[in-house]
Amino acid sequence: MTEAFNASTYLLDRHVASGGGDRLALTGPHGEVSYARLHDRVRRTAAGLRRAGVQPEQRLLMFMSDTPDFVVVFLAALRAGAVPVPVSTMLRTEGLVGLLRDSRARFLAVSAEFGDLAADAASGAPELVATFGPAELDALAHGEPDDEVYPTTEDSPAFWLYTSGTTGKPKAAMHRHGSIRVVCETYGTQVLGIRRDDRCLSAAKAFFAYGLGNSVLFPLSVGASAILEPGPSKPDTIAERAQKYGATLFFGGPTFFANMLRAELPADALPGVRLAASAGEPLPAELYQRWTAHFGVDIIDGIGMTEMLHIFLSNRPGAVHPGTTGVAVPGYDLRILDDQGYEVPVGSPGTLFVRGASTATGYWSRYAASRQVFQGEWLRTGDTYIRDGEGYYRCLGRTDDVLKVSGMWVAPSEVENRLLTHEAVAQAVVVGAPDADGLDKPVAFVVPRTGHDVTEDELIEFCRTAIESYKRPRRVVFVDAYPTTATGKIRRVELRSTAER
Ligand code: 3SK
Repeated sequence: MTEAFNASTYLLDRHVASGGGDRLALTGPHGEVSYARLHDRVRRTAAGLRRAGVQPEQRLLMFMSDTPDFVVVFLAALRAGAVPVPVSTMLRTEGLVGLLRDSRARFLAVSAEFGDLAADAASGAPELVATFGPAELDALAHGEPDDEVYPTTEDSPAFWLYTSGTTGKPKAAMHRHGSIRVVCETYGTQVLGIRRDDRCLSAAKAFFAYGLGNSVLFPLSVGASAILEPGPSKPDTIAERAQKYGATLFFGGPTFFANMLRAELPADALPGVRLAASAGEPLPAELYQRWTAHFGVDIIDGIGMTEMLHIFLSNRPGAVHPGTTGVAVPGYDLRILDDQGYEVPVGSPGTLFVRGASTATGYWSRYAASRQVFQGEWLRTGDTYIRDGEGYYRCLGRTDDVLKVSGMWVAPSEVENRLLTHEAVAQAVVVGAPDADGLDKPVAFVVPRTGHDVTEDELIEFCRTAIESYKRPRRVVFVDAYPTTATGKIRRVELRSTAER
């Protein structure tokens, strides 16, 4: 018989059973929560969710900020055998409706500040049975506990995370309970070297796979502490939290590291931090040098994917090769293939494929997309890489047109479609071009409609009101026509190099 395994008990019960109940699990502006208290709240909430009608394998969408409630709901849902689906708190109503409908979630958990937006969205989601706001979550956490853990195994469905790929249409990557243990025991312990006395602070939010690992999975897997920042991650707030709550491990992304330098934080802003990790987009060597020289903390750059749950390729503490993404994380295999599926020689570019036990089981209800990405044991990352003579991997960009902005996917088509709804826009093409820090940001090339006037700022604002702010073009270039190929296709490459100038 397959052995029972539940990720919630893996992350919590061991510490309490071995006498670690008094240790600090969570801290931050919402107060301190010990392992014993977290365990108690999770058990009560799991029982409460069951009483409220939540059934095993039903989806519970989480539209929640990084607070103890987020951790309680996530772990309680896993314990009850339900499937928590944390989603981006940057979504607007339409986006949230889309995910409620796509996931067919019966339940929604929402933090106080998103109550109105969630209520609007709920009215557009006919399959939703109940919404748990802060009052309901509090009542659940104070109900009767029980010891019931739904009999899951490593392969049971655990949680979903949405990612938007080439089309911009979000796809839910479905993860198993066992994947949580895999990422904790590979990247968490063998690369980060996370220890019980660590305090983790992540600029990336927990609805994002990167943040979920940093703020929930890794610290709890070893009995360490997570510092939860409920508000938007801003350089000065994060530095203040790092000092106040004693961060030892700090997780960011290149855009955030660049913003920290721009904010002119003092060199001793991260006094207790022993190591920083970067992911989301490649960390340029020059930015790495400036940041580490200023703050006196090393950064290990790595790459993960929502579909792999966390980082599978990374530099190592004390052995960083700036400008590269390092080498495979133990437990993962990598290969770089050309268009015909053959492995490329050292130094030649190709598409990166990865294999490892934290790979999602597929995308929910997206057969064709799943077949393209999940190819047998291997997963096609869609990133173009080369491996240098020393065995280090270097990212050359995306294999398709999709951009990664501040660590998040942006499909040009989504931004273009928004621009095209403006009366003054006849045609729109969006490409990625590096900003002053060498980090890709969307730039729009717009052919205006004759007889209409519009400014760059107006179009940027027009995008910001309807799509997530990070997707907005940072620049709009007005053109009369686009460069095209002999067959009439727009030469995006040429637009990209125009935007770089
Ligand atoms: O974007 C990344 O590099 C990443 C890292 C960890 C987990 C998930 C993702 C998408």
